[in-house]
Amino acid sequence: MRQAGRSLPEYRALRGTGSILEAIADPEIAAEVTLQPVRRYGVDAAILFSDIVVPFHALGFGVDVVPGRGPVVAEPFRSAADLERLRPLTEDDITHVTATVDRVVVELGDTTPLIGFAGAPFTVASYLVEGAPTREFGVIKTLMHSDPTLYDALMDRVVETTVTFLRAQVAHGASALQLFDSWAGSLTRDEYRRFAQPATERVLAALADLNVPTILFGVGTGELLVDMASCGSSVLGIDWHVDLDEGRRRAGKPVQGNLDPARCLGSADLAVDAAREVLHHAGRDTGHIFNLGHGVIPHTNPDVLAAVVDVVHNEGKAGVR
Ligand code: 1CP
Repeated sequence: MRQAGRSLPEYRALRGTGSILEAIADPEIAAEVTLQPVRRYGVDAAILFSDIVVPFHALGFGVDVVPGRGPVVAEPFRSAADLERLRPLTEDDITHVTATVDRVVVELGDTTPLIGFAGAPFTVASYLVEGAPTREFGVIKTLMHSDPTLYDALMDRVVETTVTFLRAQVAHGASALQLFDSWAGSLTRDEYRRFAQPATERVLAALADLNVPTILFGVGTGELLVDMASCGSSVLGIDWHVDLDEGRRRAGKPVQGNLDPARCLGSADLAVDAAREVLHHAGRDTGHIFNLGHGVIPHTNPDVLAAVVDVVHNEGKAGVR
């Protein structure tokens, strides 16, 4: 359950008030934060405590994650000269992350898999180019249409770093990988096919020999599901905008999702009703991994999430438990 940790009092107590990047830089803290939601909820997999901008922070691009806001870049990517600031990532740059993975897999043992992750190239590039969270994506859309050659050169760098980052996580024991293309839904289908899909395909192709399951996820991607499904991931993540049965039809492969996180803001009974709706749409076929359709909303009551996990375990189609 993505960002399940951030609604927990034990997370806030451990993490303090600084940038999340400080907590991620400390393997002892990062490993503990990764394990907290697993202990509390008994979910079937852990997701690494990291962020999609971590590899770009590690190679010195000058990105910070501002509490309550998200990733902010001091000098955003704007011209060919900025390519120089995106040198190749090395394993030495990310020893804090691999040390966290080492600790987590020991603690989890053989029963609970660790999901490693990275941002998909378009979503990561949107932060590097825009410089801060955006609703319009005006700077990156202007770049892709006005200077596609520079845009492609940027994507080449992002692909290379993303592959290095993900392969290192598997080398240290992650047993599945998720690519978050959270903002792909801001693109038209033509734009997705030209400016996002090829780079995502290249990342997934470069992971194929690792033989770990991969999950490709985006928000507001109902119109893109068929194209995303052809990128080469094992599983497609879907948010809550598309009914699960229709999402499965479009994906044509296993799916993960799709409970609306906002349905977890009321009572436990209301959230359980919402979870049952997802299970109903999932039907009895295998190939659905229950999850939220996006991250946990920070002020979600942990007891409500615990009730959702319980109803899925008790009433969902078993299979892998
Ligand atoms: O449970 C966990 O802790 C999982 C770790 C995790 C993951 C999977 C974090 C820690 N970030 C992410 C991925 C991430 N980061 C995505 C993709 C998933 C998604 O769409 O939610 C994105 C888009 C980001 C960028 C980001 N980082 C934002 C979004 C800003 C925007 O554009 O709207 C924010 C707010 C952050 C900060 C962040 N990263 C992670 C946490 C727990 C937080 C928030 C709280 C904090 O600062 O402690």
